[in-house]
Amino acid sequence: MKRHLFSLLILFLLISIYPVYGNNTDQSPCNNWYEIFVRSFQDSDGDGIGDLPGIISRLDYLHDMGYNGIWLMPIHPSPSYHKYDVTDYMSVDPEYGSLADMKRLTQEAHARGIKIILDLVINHSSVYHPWFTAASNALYEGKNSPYIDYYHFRQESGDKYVPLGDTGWYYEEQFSGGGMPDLNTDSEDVRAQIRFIMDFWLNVIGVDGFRLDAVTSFYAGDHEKNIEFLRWVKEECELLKPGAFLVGECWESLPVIARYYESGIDSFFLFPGSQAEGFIASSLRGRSKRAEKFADRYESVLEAIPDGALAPFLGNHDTGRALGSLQGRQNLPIAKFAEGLMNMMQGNVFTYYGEEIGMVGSGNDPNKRLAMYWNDGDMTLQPPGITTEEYAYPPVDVQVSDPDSLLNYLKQVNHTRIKYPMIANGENEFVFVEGDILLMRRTLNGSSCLIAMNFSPKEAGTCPVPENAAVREDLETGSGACELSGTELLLPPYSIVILEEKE
Ligand SMILES: [Ca+2]
Ligand SMILES: [Ca+2]
Repeated sequence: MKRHLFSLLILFLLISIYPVYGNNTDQSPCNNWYEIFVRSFQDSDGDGIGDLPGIISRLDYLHDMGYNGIWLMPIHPSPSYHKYDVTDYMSVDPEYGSLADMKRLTQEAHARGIKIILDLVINHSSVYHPWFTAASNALYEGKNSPYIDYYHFRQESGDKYVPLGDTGWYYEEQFSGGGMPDLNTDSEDVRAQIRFIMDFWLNVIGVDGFRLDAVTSFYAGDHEKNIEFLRWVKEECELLKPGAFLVGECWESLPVIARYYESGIDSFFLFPGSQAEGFIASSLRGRSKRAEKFADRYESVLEAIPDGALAPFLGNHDTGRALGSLQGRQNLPIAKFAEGLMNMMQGNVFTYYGEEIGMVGSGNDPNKRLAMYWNDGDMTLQPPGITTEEYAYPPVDVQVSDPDSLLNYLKQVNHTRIKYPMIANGENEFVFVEGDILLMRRTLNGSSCLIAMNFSPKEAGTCPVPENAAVREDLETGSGACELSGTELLLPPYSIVILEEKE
């Protein structure tokens, strides 16, 4: 009996330390993520508002395209169309569906090998969240309430502080004018709520992680405290569900983003690579030495972030859409090549819905969040406030059956990333960089592949390759196939070729 009790004690100890020591430090493999604005994606019930059952009906499409991760923009009840001001973190906005729909979406996604992460917006809540209502009611009545400490109330005005009616109180609001009071992330009660929220979505609903909104605003202007808070989020998350994936929105320069990796958060969006001024698009705009320019910038990224998984992207719901940044509206090859180039970077690549068909949109926010262009008859209503509604390239159903479409190019690219996991997860080595020609080797657990690229829009180029190299995948953008003769690989304009070195 004594021995039995002893074994139980050991077992108990093992179980209790498991979450801390049991998971290895190796990162889980990086994914091809697809960002969805639910409202604009796919409607299932005829009200014109995209919803969760609509996404379920498109999972086969996403799986076929080679996306194995989905980031859902906020799905919680909210008074706004974008839902970044949450009134209830524990449920689904009825416009989008129910908790049961969310659970089914997660299960159906997992059945196809697709992970799901939710937008976790915890810098602020909605001004209509019951926590804020309880706090402000108490202040109006001159009473006390435990919810007052959930926010930053004070009795003096100041930058980013908004008056609470005529109470003489002010509350912090970093995103001013949006009815989004900042939460007090130092409060033990708020942290308990955050833990409860994460536990529910990770373990009851079964999602695989979170995209963390506005991580530089938790303690505005104080990177050190933000990093410390993110470390707490990561540790809690790891205890709740070992291996859960976290990606943070740190809209900053490379050195600052690199610092945030100290928090242990898996990935941070690589803003310096995104949009028109990012190094992906800008290296393509040069007149010569484009590969050298890209390699130079990419090397500096890898030096700044030697250990964490990168999260490259070209555009998202807050930026102009990728096609505009690339000047790819009338130039399909540059759009293809830029997407291909981004996908040859290491880490978790994020594609914003509609990017795979070359959707456009810039200016005000709703313009960047247009209805997904499946075909003319099957679209959601447009978000309120759009000033333009145009689509530069044909809808999904047309592009699916066109072998030369952007969609089919990206499908090939995504599947290449899946087939050669060293592209996303391996160590990088620059083998040859000259002018517009770049050759990189990626090595993972002893297996490697070579990635050869020609950055020139018009000129074919020659890339020297090892004697034993064999072409495995030719991601050509419309100017013909590559040709390998001996140790010379002839690369047509804007082409990317994957090679393997035979034993
Ligand atoms: Ca609907
Ligand atoms: Ca804050």
